[in-house]
Amino acid sequence: PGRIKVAVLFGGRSSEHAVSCVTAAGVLGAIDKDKYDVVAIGIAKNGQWVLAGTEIADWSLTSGAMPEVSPAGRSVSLSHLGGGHQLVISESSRVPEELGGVDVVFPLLHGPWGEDGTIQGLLELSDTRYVGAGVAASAIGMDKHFMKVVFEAAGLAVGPYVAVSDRAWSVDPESVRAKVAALGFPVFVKPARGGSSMGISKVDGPDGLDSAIAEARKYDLKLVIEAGITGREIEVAVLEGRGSDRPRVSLPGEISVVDGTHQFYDFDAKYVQGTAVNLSCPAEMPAVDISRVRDLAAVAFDAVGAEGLSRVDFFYTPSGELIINEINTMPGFTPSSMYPQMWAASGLPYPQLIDELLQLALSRKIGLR
Ligand code: G1L
Repeated sequence: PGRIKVAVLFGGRSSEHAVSCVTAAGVLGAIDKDKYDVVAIGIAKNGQWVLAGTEIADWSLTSGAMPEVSPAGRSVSLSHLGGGHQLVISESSRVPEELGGVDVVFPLLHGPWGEDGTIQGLLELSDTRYVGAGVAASAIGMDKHFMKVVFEAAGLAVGPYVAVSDRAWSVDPESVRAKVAALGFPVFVKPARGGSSMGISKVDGPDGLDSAIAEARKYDLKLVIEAGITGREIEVAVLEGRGSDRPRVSLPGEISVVDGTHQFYDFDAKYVQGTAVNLSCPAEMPAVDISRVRDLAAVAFDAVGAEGLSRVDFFYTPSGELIINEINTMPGFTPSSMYPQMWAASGLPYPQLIDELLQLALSRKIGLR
């Protein structure tokens, strides 16, 4: 049998373009080249799709600057022109078959157009297998409001929150302010959708609310306003089970910010300041709570109908409550990100994790979910 053709899709038009490039470099560096024939497709910030050399593994990490896909490369498109319902990569100037069909896509894209289910939809339309969550789970995992609704229905403990639609804020801001005040301060104001931590602010009293709402609305007209929860941040890495096995859950991890200049681990802390964070895995907690949080993470994974992988984040309160914060169907995925690190600490190293994700995607039934 020939080698399996994998297309790694990365870059994209979102604010996390550079993060995606660094992630692609990590994945390209760890994929087994004897088993997989890898083609890297970068999406430039202007939306153009280009064929990238797999040596991106070198330039994007060593250049020092924030990596970026150059629109100057060979322009390509994905199309459904091939026989056998295969996604075909074609160079605009040449015959489509030249670059061949693709067996599986690794969609390393974040934010609107990539993480919200749209790329997944494109791949569904062309009967192409891909790593990770499907259309609905990707869209739910992208929406901080809908994911809470799903979690509540599954019996998970969700913190107090108010969802604010564009219409609610435009028509009756006073009632929104009243509902928020009823949560008690501080609150966190967040764009409902938006892959990164952009537009999020902590509000300590009623005076800061309107400006925080205005800021969040730059990213999404739907918002979620959450009561601040006192507790440790505990995360669990979930990996779909093989065949009809249950989802596999890692040991829980805990992040603590090492330098104290940031109020919370936001976009600036993560990517601009490069704030030092410490991951402890397993997190120090009683065995019963380790077992509880792992079970809850699997419940959350199944509740949104996730596939492949997800990172599930919880607050662990001083009284021992485990409140779900969010599920991320496209977690940070560089070799040093939380998700791969938690699996490494649980006995599954990065290259094996990538192989496992590709095998799960390849074994999926097409057109039947
Ligand atoms: F394809 C997977 F495995 F589902 C996948 C896709 C995307 C895993 C992780 C990610 N993550 C990212 O793309 C990102 C968080 C680096 C954003 Cl650019």
